Amino acid sequence: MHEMDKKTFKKAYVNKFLEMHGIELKEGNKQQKYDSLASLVRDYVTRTWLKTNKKYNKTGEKQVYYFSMEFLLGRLLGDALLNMGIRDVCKEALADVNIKLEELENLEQDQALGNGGLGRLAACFLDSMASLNIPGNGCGIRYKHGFFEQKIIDGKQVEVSDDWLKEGNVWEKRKPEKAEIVKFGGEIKVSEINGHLNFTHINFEPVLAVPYDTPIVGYENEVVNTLRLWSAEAVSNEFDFSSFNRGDFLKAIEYKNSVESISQVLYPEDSFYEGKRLRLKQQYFFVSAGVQSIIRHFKKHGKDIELLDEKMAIHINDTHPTLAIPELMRILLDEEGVEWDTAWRITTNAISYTNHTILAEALEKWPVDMFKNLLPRIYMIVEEINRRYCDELCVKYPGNWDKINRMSIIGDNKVKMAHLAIVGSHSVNGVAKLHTEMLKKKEMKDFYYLYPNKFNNKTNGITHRRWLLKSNPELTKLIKDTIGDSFIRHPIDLKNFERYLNDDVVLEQLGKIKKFNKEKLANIILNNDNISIDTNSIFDVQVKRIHAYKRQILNCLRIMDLYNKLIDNPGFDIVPRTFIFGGKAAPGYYLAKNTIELINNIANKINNDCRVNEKIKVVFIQNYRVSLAEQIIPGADVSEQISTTTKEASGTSNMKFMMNGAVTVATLDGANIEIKDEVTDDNIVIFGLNADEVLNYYQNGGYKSIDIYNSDVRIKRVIDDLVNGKYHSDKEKFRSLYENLITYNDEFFVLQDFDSYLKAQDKIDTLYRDTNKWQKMCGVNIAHSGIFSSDRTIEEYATGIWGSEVIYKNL
Ligand code: 26Q
Repeated sequence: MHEMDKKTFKKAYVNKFLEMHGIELKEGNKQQKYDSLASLVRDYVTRTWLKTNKKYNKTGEKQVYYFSMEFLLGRLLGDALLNMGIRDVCKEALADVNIKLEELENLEQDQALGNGGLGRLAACFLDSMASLNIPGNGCGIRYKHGFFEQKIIDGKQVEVSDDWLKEGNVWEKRKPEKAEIVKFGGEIKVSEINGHLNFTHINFEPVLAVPYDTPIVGYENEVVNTLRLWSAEAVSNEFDFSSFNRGDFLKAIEYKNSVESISQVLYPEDSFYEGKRLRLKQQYFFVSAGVQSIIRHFKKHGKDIELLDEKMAIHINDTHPTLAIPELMRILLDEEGVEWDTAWRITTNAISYTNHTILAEALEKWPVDMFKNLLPRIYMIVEEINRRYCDELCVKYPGNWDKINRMSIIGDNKVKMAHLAIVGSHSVNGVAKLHTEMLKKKEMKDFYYLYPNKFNNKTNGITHRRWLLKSNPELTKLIKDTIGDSFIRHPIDLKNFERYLNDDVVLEQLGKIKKFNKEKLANIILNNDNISIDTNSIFDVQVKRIHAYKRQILNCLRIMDLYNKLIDNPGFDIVPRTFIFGGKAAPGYYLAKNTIELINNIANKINNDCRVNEKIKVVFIQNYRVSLAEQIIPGADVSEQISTTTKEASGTSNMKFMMNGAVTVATLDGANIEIKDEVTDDNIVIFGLNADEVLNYYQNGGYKSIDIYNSDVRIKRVIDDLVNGKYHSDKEKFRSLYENLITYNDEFFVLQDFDSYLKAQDKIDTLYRDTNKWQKMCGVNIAHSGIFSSDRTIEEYATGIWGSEVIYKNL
């Protein structure tokens, strides 16, 4: 938006307010002020949105559809203002009428339709696609209830349902005229007409999929793309589905409830698969609606269906949307009358797949009976895909039944979604170098030998617009003042900042900005969690989902050890530290919940012990979410990335922290490896087992946590402290954590890495004392973070997988 000035904006805003609320601005409350600001900005966005859609229709550019069960967008107002290029104008205009823009921005409910990394990645990708002029669409589910709100009560996590739509959502546009029907259950009638088999679906349960579109604003480039989320509704009575329910009142209500449950709630489990029928229903629901609407749109422009794969690409975010493969086949075969081989060519050319995890417990394998029963026609198609594919395997590996069985799509009475995704797509990628190598050499080895060309790496990224420009305006200003603003469009240019790191004035500025952000964070912690912290202490932060493999427990044990040391030796000299945790546990994940309770009890004990609480404090910030992350990350000195090596596919918060000038303490896992390669060993602190050592233990055994427990008095003491009542009046409280580490032999090598982790933390202490050196390290991290912009990642997807034309019209 070019023509906007302060005066125009102010006038428009005052008018909008009056029009919406029928009172004068000064009489309105904050919520009303937010509502009218958001509506006004939405109106501006809508104009560009229309233009973009017109342009796409005219040019017929290849469209990318990013299919994902999760989109973790967070708040949209600030982002939209920033990307429209009117955030400053808006801020000044509001200041004129005594309104603080940030205050209004903070009223917006997070759109939390995702669990964590995978969902946030999808959101960053949408932002980058729009900003790089790529015709990219999101496709997902409009959950009525997003990721739950977390309250901490008596140290325990309590889940409160997320009711994000209760005040309405100005960003979405319901499009009832674009609804699709999705069919569940029933039977398939096969008939032969003119030598052609016909498949008719009868007695199915119809579900109306209604799309809600949200604009995705590109950065100052006059592009607004679309995120389309589907909501499940009962089909109206006029819909003729033969004998279905007609006239039966109770059945009709049952039907309505059953339908509406589909888009009711986001499953709050990440990295853990449970064969829930409703989850499968969710998956087919949005995938079927999405594919149908893509084809309807394509045909509206009168194009030859056999050219479909030239005009669109579908990307599936993990295996969750894998049913896009048989669904596209179904439409091509049954509705468009395309022959199998052609349909298969179109489908595999169109589809590409990203794997986000190697945790065995996260692999989706659906029971055949459930699958068949819910999706009878789709099952037939999957069977046929499997039959043809197994025929090929038989030719390739004659007589090797073991291998063929292992690699099959259907086997052991399960449909293996990862296998279907690999076979039915032309590209399979991991999300960081190590992760991709492990897919190729271990997890998906057989498939890599079969299809070596399908496999490729796309290291994750984050949008620097939200995670630097918007979340850290002070740092952004310093960078602009030194190296200019080319880094905004070319984040790799952040490298130029390194030249300024010998300038003491710049380093001092960096220090001041960090201090400022720490003060803001300290205030938030005081307000939200009622704990006051020392902004001269090191802010040492671990925020992410609570999970055994991410090893929050390792962090806990070293704090417990440090506490012991400070008590034993009151003169023990350390730089004061504040240990900050945040993150949600899956509601059914006992160990993770127990970990949260442990952190809170350690906090309680330490923060109330006047012998140490000048030196250390522990905080668990409740309800970690995107909007909180934006406030926490700029205030962090130390970024904890301490997963058991090989377990974290990539990690993305690691990138956000470095971009905001934190120093990382990390294992050589996921993208930490690439971060280290960027900043060199001097500017990151690495510890712990490497990948080969971990894999060797898993393969050959030989790890005995009890031996470490018995040989290291520090470890013995902190482990015993878990069950001796020190941190809870109920001695048994943390028994499960203890058992895991000792009785069950510590699957994630916490005790093994303990000593080297402590040394890493000692190193941080030493480094931090040399202020100049420390600030330089922070600066190097910022300067080398450009490569982790999702713009780089998306460019790689666009050119390497989707075949989109990448055009930089705004160069
Ligand atoms: C599957 C089946 C049934 C119910 C839930 C699920 C499910 C839901 C969410 C499985 C996995 C997830 C989320 C996984 C995830 O967030 N993975 C993370 O993806 C990031 C982006 O690539 C990586 O950076 C992280 O390393 C990875 O853990």
